Amino acid sequence: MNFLDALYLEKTMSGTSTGTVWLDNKGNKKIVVTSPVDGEKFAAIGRASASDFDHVVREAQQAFSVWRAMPAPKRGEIVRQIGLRLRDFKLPLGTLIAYETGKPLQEGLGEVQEVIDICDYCVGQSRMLYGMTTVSERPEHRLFEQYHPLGIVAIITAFNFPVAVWGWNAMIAAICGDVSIWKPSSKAPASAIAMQKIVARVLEHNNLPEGIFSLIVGDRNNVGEKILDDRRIPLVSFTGSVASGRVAAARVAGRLGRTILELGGNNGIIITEHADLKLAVPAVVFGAVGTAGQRCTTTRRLIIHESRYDEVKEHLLRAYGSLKIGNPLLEANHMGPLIDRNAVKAYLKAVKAIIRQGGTIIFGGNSLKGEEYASGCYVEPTLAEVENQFPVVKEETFAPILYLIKYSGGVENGIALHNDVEQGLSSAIFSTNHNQVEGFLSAAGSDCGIANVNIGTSGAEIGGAFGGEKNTGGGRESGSDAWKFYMRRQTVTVNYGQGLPLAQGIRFEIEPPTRGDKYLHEILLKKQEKNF
Ligand code: UN1
Repeated sequence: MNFLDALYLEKTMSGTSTGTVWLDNKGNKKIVVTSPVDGEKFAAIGRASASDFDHVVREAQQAFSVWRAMPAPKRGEIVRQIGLRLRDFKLPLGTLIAYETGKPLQEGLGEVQEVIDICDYCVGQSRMLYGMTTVSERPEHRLFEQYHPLGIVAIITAFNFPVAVWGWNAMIAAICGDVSIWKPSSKAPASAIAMQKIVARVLEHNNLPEGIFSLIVGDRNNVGEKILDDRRIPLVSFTGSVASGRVAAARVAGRLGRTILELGGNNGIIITEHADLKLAVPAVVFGAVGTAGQRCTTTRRLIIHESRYDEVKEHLLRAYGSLKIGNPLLEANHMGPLIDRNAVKAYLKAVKAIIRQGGTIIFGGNSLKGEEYASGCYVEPTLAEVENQFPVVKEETFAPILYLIKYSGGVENGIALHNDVEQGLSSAIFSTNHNQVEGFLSAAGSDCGIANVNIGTSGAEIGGAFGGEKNTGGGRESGSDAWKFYMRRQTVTVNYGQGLPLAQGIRFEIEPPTRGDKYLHEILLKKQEKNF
């Protein structure tokens, strides 16, 4: 396949790199990468051993002392070059992402664009790693904050965004002066290897040492758990399920390390009686079937005012009827396969649970058979009428199942249903009524990290902070001031006077006061007299 050659991928590859150097682990137990598009086993990747892991961490530690000393805008320059390189490889890399994960080519290209965007963003941000300055309560003192590089950042990513999530962690970490170790999902390691090779060219071109951007493909024992327990890694950025995130958070907290968690969502859209359905319907369909329902931001629940319920249902049935499911590399298809056969099993299990718990499947509900679907990973996009309190609705099933839920009365009732799940990533309201919109955005409104108005729940831009509340884990990545979490914060007080006044007016004298101290001492006494 041309795109594999264009990305310099081989049939059998090492999965561990410290930058430009690949560890010779092709002989290790392999991960066989199977495309859900056509079932082809297109790559075999050596899994890292425990000693590979140790080697990668040691190289990263050494690189940190070099990288953190480089001025941040110079680090930004390296990130700029990565962005430029990526532009050259956008088509083959986007194609590989689509082939490896099953997402439509348009979305694969969009994912590469997301990394390019974050590179551009980081170039600017590299000149803005600013701290605040404030006033000291003491005379002749200066009080300010500064941010320093933190160290090694481990980035554990999921299959659904096999390069973008790395991008918005690793590029931010890089300008902050951190070095990163990336553990991609074992379900999508080829895209990660292709990305690493693109980065390697930039590292090589700039004569940079090994260990700034490392990649390590491996299993839970040799890599995943080691990352969680390794004190040399001060920050672990984890994207994945709530269950795994809970384990990761506890393990890293056990050694008082930091985590950034981006876990599951159960994203809802409220359609009020004032919704403009010309906007709402396409947004809902893209939100629910984009990436075959496997985005953290996928629209899973539609909370519709009873006055619009039948109309919305009719529009959706018509739209779903026109969706084309098939090879996602072909432009005509809207939705490709799920990531693997296990995902199909989880989808079918959810469909059964919907029916058992009293819901009605009004569209889809089946896996697809036939020559085009021979990989066994294709399912029908599905619409189900349910109640919000069904246990199945409270879970995040990573599949294109959209729940239709009716509400009556004011928008506050829709918001109450919306918030009545354990996850809190993304949310949206469709309404042209100002009061409803502001109510949704108020403190009593959506409880999610992302709240959208008249656009869907997925497709966040990189400029905002990305992440969510409750079981989504509370982490923030990508834009805004998310960079601060990748640095260590230092509060600095500088005394440029002759005396040593203490804060809070505390008196502590161990020697006869000097002239300057005496003067300050008098001021302090006066202040105390006034009960200041
Ligand atoms: C994810 O699914 O983990 O907002 C990330 C979006 C994308 C990122 C999704 N920008 O849908």
